[in-house]
Amino acid sequence: AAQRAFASVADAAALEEARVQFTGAKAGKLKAAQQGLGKVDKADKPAAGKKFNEVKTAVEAALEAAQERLAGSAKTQAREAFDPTLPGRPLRLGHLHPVTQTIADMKDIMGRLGFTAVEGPEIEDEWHNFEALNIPAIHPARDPLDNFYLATASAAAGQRTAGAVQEKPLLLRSQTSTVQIRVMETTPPPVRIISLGRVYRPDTADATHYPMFHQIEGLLVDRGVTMADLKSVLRLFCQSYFGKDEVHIRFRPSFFPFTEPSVEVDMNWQGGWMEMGGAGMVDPNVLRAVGYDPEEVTGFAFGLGVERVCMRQHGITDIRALYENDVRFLSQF
Ligand code: FA5
Repeated sequence: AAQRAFASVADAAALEEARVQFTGAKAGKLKAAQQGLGKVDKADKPAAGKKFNEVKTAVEAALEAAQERLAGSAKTQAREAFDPTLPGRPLRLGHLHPVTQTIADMKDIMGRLGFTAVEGPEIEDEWHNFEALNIPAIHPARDPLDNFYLATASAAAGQRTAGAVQEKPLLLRSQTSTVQIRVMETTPPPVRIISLGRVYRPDTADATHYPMFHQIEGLLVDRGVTMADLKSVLRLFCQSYFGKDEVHIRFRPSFFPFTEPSVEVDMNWQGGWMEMGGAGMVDPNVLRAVGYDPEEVTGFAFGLGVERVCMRQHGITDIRALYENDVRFLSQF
C-alpha cells in the first residue's frame, strides 16, 4: 500500500501526507508495526524482525523515489515557465548629478585651453579667504553674518576684540579665490590654473541663490597678460561649453578688492541677463602678497557660479531643484 501511495502522489502536499501516514515518527504505520514486534513470540522474532526491516527499506526507497520524482518535475516546470522570447526588463541605471556633469565638462574645456585643475581646502583661514585677497579686517565682506565662521573660531574672534590673543579664526570658504593665493604662494609664475569646488555663504535660498554652491575659479599669471586675454578666454569657454550661437556674454564694470579693473560677467537668459560671475585683472596688492613682482607679471582671474551655468545649459529656472534630490527631476539630465 505504501509503495502504491508514494508512486501515485502528484504534489508536495500529497507526498507529505503519505509520508506521515506510513513513516511518521508518532502515528506512522511502520512505527505501529515496529511496536507490534514486541508482542511476537520469541521463536518468531528473528523472522518477523527480518521481514519488518525488508518492508521498512522498501517503504523508505519508495518515499525517496517519490521525492526525487517531484523535485525533477518542479525543475521541468520552472524550465517551461521561462519564456526566452519575452523582451528583457530594462535595468535602471543611475548617472552623474547635472552639477557634477557641468564640472567635468568645465574641466575638460579649460584643460584644452591649457588650464590645470587644482584643489583647495573648504575650511579656510582669514589670510587665504580675505587678507591676501586685499580684503582688510574692516571690510564688510568679513562680517560674521555674511560668512560661516566655525564655532570655535567665532568665539575666538569675539574674544580677540576683547583684547585676548586667540587661535586663528577659521571659516567655510566663501569663494574659490582662496585657491589663487594657495597656488601663487607655492608656485612661481607663470601659472595657468582652474579650481572647482564648493563654497558656502549664509544666503537665503531663492531661485538663483543657495547657501552652498560651486564656483569655477580661473587664474592666469604671466608676462604681458591683458584684459583682452581674459575676455577671449571667457568667450571661448562659453562657446565651447554651450556650443550654441544664442548664448551671449557681456561684461559690466564692477568692483572686487582683489582685481583692478573688475567686471561682472552676465549671460543672456529668458529675455534678460543672469549674473554668472566676477572677473578682472589681479590687483598688484594680491601679487605682492604672494611674493610676485607686479612690474614683472600681470594676470587675470575669474570666478563663475557653476550652478548658474548648469541652469543656463538645461533651462533650469530654480537652483533649489538641483538639491532637492527628486529623482524624477534629476533623471532628466
Ligand atoms: C566672487 O565670489 C568672486 N570671488 C569672483 C571673482 C573671482 C571675481 C576672481 C574676480 C576675480 P561673487 O560673490 O559675485 O564673486 O560670486 C560669483 C558668482 O557666484 C556669482 O556671479 C553667482 O554666479 C555665483 N553665486 C554667488 N552667490 C551664490 C549663491 N548663493 N548661490 C548660487 N550661486 C551664487
